Amino acid sequence: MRSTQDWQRADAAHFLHPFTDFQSLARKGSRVITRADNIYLTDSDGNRILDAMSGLWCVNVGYGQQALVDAATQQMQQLPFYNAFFQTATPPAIELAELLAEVTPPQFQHVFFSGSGSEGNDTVVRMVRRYWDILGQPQRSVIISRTNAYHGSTMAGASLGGMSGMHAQGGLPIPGIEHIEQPYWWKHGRPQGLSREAFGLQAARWLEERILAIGPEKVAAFIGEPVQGAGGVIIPPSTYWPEVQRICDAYGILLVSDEVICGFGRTGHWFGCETLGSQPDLMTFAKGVTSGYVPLGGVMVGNRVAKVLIEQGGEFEHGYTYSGHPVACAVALANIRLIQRLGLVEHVRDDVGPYLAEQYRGLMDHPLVGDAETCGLMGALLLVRNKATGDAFPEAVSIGMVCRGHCFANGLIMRAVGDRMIIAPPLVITRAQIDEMMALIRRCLDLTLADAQRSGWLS
Ligand code: PXG
Repeated sequence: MRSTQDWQRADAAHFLHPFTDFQSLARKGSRVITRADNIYLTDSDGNRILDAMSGLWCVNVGYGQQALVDAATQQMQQLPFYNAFFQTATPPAIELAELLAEVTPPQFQHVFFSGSGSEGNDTVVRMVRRYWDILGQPQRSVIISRTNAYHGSTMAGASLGGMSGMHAQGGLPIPGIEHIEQPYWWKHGRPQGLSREAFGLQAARWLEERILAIGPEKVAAFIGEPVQGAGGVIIPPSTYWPEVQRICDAYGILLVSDEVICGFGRTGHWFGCETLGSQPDLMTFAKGVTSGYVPLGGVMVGNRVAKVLIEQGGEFEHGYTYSGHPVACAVALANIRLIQRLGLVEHVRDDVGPYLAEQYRGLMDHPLVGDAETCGLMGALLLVRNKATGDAFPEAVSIGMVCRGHCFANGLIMRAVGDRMIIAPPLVITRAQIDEMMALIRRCLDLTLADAQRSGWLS
């Protein structure tokens, strides 16, 4: 086995990491993860780390599930690859399409496969525009999204996303994408003195205002994550999505739910739209469909769109080499069946989800925690400088990064998004493991508080 230093040297010399300042990482050296089991990672120095982020929001069934390994092995032996172009198909892709129709909401009977969530959202852009073309309304091409959304890193995915840093590089967004403000109560509702519920309605009506400003006859679709993930686990008020649904219906606009993070049990239902209350026309998925064991993504196509594409559309000129990859589909089948066999959706909804919510409410007594929220097994802590006023730390302090540093050093993977510390642990997590995770979170918050006191950052 190579030493950590040796790995880091080779990594810095050749490997350009995603979303990374290459030079500063090369100076610092990567953390090299070598194995994992259940919810624990091991790094190249032999440290054990509790992975409260499920890899990158994807390892829903946890690490080391033999059923997924066996499915991949058997499929690779039998048929490692065949494509789905030119009027062919493979059994795993057909069976996965059938099973997805079963576990998704009833309006979904069809799927288009991709290799990732980004590609799934590229498919969404082409598909919704194609839908309106076929219906003789090509001018309906604008897609409305939200600031701070994350929909991937391809040209269309990053354009749909609402990350200003991404738009600043590479000539984005592409034409015909507009953004409204996100439903973040702490930032936009609380300063106005609005209740969460009242703010949810206001935030949804920003959509209506934008539709009217653009002209409803030009708007093709609205896309959103049920809970914004990469943006910092922004959980919208319960009034938000039903009102968004009403508005989309009123103007005949397609509703797209990006379920890349929220899908496959994360929120306590199979899909986030079921928890948050919408009935989308299209759903993007990836990550949890295979629990990240192999790459796979796609778009669930609701009956409204499928009927038009199938009956009136002729050839849809779009597809990927790996659309319906047999090994990825075989792993997805094993993964979904395992979620069903272990009852993981119910486990989140009835047991560990409510338990995590209770633990998070308990964290509200910590001097640094201004807000603590969960939805299923997604959680966010907002770190504030002054609990009474809710004042934020100055940006230069990077309080989230300070806290994340303590997490790294104490065997816990918890992400920082600005001042929000976020988690999304594997769905197999037990109550005892949540207790272990909470003890680590408390320790890291205490260490962060000590830093803040020592450095005079508190007001
Ligand atoms: N939609 C959503 C909602 C996502 O979270 C994608 C699309 C794109 O999926 P692919 O498979 O193309 O990566 C994602 C991906 C983060 C982080 O920092 C989140 C994602 C990816 C990378 C980093 O939280 N989500």
